[in-house]
Amino acid sequence: MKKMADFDKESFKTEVKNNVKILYRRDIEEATPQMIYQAVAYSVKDDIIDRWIETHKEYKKQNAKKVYYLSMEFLIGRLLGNNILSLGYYPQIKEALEEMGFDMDFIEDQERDPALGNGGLGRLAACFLDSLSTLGYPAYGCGIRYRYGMFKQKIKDGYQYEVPDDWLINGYPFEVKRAEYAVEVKFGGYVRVEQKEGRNHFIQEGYSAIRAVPYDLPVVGYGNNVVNTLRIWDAEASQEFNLESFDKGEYSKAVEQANLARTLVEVLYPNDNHISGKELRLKQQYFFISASVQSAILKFKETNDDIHNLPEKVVFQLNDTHPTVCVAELMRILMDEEGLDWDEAWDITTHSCAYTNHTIMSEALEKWPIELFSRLLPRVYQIVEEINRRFVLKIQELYPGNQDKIKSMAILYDGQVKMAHLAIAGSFSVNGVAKLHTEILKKRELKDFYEMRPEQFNNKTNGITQRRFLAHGNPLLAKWLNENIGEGWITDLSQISKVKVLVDDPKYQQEFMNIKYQNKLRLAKYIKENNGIDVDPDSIFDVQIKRLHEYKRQLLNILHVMHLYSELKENPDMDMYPRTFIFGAKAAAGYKRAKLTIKLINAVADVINNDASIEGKIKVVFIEDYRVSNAEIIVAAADVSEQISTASREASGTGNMKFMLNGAPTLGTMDGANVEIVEEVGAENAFIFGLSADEVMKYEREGGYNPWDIYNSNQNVRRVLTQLINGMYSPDDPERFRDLYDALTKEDIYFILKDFDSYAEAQRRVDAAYRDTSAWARMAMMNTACAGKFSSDRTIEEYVKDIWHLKKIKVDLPK
Ligand code: 26Y
Repeated sequence: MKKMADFDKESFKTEVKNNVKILYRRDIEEATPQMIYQAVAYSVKDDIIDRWIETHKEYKKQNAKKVYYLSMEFLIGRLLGNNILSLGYYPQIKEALEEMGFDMDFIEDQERDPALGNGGLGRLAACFLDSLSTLGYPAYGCGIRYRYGMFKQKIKDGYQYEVPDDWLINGYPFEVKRAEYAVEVKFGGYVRVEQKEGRNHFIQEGYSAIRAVPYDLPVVGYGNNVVNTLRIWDAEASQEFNLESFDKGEYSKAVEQANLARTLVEVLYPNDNHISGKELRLKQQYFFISASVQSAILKFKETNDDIHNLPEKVVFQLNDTHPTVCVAELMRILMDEEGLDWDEAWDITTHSCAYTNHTIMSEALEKWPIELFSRLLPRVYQIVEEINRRFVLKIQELYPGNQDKIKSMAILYDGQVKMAHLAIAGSFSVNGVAKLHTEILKKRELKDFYEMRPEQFNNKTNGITQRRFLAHGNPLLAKWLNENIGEGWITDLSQISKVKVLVDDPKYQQEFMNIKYQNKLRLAKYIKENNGIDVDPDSIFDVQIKRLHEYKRQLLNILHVMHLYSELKENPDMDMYPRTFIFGAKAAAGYKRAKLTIKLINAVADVINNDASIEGKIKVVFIEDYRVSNAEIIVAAADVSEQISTASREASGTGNMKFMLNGAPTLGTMDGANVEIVEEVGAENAFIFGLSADEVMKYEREGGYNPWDIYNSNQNVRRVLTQLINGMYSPDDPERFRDLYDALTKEDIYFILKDFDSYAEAQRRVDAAYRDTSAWARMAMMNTACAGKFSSDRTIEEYVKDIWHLKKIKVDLPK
């Protein structure tokens, strides 16, 4: 066995050279940067493998309880740098590479972002895995090995174009194919009932079978030798069945299976918070759930012989409703394959499953037509029917004669399968992702369920991993922290509060702001290289990066930019601190209004950036292809964090936490986790504006408000609205932005006009505050100092204590 405890630079170099030879039949002098990256990654993997093996030996020895985090999305981002950091070799490998003539950042840049997720929900899953490993909790992430991840965004003529993300094109060095753990997943056909030994046996026949093949990715804990597994499933045609079909002359069946295998994991649906209702998506869901549950049970049986003890050893966490078919699939396996009766199986299932809700947006609540669901999953559907029948009986018992309760709570209703209801019925825990969000779930969205079983509901405020978003993404600040408060914050973020004693000291203020400045230079360079735009590092970097969605209100931001520009044009001597407005966002491919908003941002950028008369006081930059790897660079450089969703709509937000940690005050509404951010940092260290969630919800109950009242009474609003349709930003087609104008003036369901003045006023407060250099430095430092709560380590400890009940394990490396 390779010596694991310490790092030997010379043997590392030799190994890299060797890997280049083995992988590419080349000498290192002839290798491309991609080849070097791969060779380095394989060397690092070599170190990881031993820890990975030891970790799993330990799990087996202890017969440890594990959490299976079931998620359609894992937005893990690049692994090389992070893995090296976790192993504790970062400076050594950087040095070794330098001696070989390579730059570490450049080598890291060769890695494609594994973008197996859309946004917040997928990134949260990735942060959770990082924390689980670092805290030493036994865990599997279970997901899909999409052939194409989140599309790459190209901006041409101001419009978004989607380019397939062929992330596996060069091979992915960290994955390990585990063909020996493949399982079969069945779709379609019919169910035959057979009487045997006094009970019914349900047999699915005439189905299409797919081979689910796992690929494992290591999730390396920081400095503790623990390596958990992210298991992503690939689909292959089921060989045996193919032959059988060919024998019988069922060519079409065999071809059908091969096609299904090919299309099943082809691509991640790029919709965030909006259902597409496509059959293929339901197939994806069942595919990875059936495979994951089967493999969890096989693993359980390796060290346990009584299936009744499953809840003591296994917990399935459902990342939103996307994996909810887990409830019925587990029931199927327990009854049809393990031979349990309904009550036993239900008891086990409802003690093994827990559900997290990530959204209250009605368009994101998953519902499947019964026709589709039952055709695709005939046996699973029978089970859902029975779950529903029993659940409805229970409702009737509790609320005799109350049809409304059944209407609002039944799992099957109106010809649809309601996945959230199935998730709640089948889980012992239901949690929201921020205090406000959980309260809204209890009071409004899931009120009836809460009344029926209040003890089931709990809150788990989201968090982020400080290892990726500070230790890796902001090395200068990380170094400064290490020097001034020690390294404890890396695994215990509460220690970052030690920064508080430094916030009033001019020396530390200056150092802190100088680091911010260096990071702004790094971002300016990135923007120059990628957008060709010069930005002024002395201007305020005002950043909004997140998925493009109406409720997130990028439109409010750009309307305000248009307003500022008009003010400046009218009054060229206006005293304003130079500002760079930075946007980054992908729009779902079919989301027209979101795409038009991107065009508007770029159109406004075009006009403003090319107007020499304003002397560069405003710049607008839309960063192409926003993703995890450039997020690390952008967040570190931000002065202002735009978190401006319509109050009540953003379940939590996690970008807000990344900015806070990196010393950017929040300019935002009292929504999602912003509320808790303000609680931690103090209202004086944030810029809060707009309607409260209660106010928004009150308007909604009363049927909305009338945007024309604002149009008529507010000149500034009227001016920017008019600019949307008078060709100021679309001279070649003045009607281009008509749809945005209509959305704002007809209903304005996201209260953009309603919040406009309040937002503009908050922006003026930012402008004023930034001028006081020392006060601003203090505010920025306070944000970093008060970010301790928002580590995903804290979140995971709460999940463990209240829901998962796992035990920490220790992994020692053999000498
Ligand atoms: C049903 C399907 C189309 C769908 C696909 C993706 C529905 C929702 C989603 C993604 C939701 C999502 O990312 N939600 C976000 O989860 C974050 C982590 O909890 C929150 O911080 C964020 O507020 C929420 O919008």
